[in-house]
Amino acid sequence: MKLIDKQQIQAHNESVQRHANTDYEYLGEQLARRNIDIETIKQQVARFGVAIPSWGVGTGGTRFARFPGQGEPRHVFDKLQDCGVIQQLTRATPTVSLHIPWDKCTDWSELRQTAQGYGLGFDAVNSNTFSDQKDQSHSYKFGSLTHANAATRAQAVEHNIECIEIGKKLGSKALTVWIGDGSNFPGQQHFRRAFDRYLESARQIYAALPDDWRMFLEHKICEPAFYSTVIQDWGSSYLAASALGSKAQCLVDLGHHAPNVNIEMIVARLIAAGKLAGFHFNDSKYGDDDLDAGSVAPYRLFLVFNELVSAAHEQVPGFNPAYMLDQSHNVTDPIESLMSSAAQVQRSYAQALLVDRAALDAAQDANDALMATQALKRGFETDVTPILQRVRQEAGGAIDPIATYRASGYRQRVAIERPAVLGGSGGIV
Ligand code: PSV
Ligand code: MN
Repeated sequence: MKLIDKQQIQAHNESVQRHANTDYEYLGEQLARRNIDIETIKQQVARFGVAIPSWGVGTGGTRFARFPGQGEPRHVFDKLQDCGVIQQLTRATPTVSLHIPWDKCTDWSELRQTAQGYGLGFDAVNSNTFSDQKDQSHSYKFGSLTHANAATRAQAVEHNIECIEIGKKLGSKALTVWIGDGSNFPGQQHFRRAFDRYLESARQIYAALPDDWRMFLEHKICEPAFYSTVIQDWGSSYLAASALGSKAQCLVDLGHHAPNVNIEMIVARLIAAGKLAGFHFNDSKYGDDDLDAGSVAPYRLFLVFNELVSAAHEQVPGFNPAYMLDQSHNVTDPIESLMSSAAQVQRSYAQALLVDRAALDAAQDANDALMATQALKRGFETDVTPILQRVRQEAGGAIDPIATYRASGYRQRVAIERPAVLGGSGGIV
């Protein structure tokens, strides 16, 4: 149950303090010359948080193999402990997003209390009708919410309602629904009927949502169905969310698009329509390869945040996205990947806050493409590391989370406490 010793964090902070202070002062001077107050940016960044996916703290895998790491979490309480460490060091990840039934436990109030002890709350609950569970009556091999058989659909609806009930016990305020339903052969599935069945099922789930809850519909271009997917893009997601009602919105997982798709523009469209639920942040080179956020295309992540900061700046009505990570860690320590990804997301946010909005507007209105794009680049090219360090430190976290984590020996400690597991959740995400 133990996180990292506070004194260890303190000792590490002291060893890097002097350089961090110098860098912060220097950046403050640079920003002041651009009429930006570093303290204001710091305060905005300090209010930003991104949820950790419970399944992300386990080692992932591919369809070929999974190479387990040391001291992997055995159950949801171990997962919470790892999330507690991430929050303790980064202070940027105050919530956890659970996946049911992977995270099922016998005592939800104990889980809630344990989370509170780590300073954690719960973000959206994710349902799982993309794999069969032991003793389940109907298989999801050919779909779940859109299955041709009404009894299978009813079972999938029931599971989602159970997720809402669990979420209520934990203080969650949203249900994320991603289905793998689709087809592998042309002709296998009637496209329009499958979508109609999706709506019919989703309406029943929607009807069970508490008043202050939202339903996040997550689209994905393909996988596991590689010929067609029922909710394959933001268009289908938007149609469904509109048909359901105001509590249904579209969740953008950055990895769920074809290469080169302009995701920031999709984000802008959803904002304008009042239908942006939030994000699953990750990165990808091809399709859904769930690499660490900003590891391949940090500029794209920045451009997404540029849309978000612009919407907040203009106070677009109803704009309230949920921020979550959704990654699969196959070759790194998941705790390290999640800490660096959280910092990367924070970094993109801070960079977007530095964009001179008036200059950008003026350049756009004057059709000055070069100055417009330079206004963005200026934000992106600013190294905001000193701000992130200061935010973490002031909140009681680590100036350098990865170095502090490595020095703490946490992974070695839990490797002894937790016997190796070969199966578990956290396969392909
Ligand atoms: C599907 O690829 C996904 O992105 C959904 O969010 C799932 O809930 C998650 O990964 C875990 O499989
Ligand atoms: Mn996702």
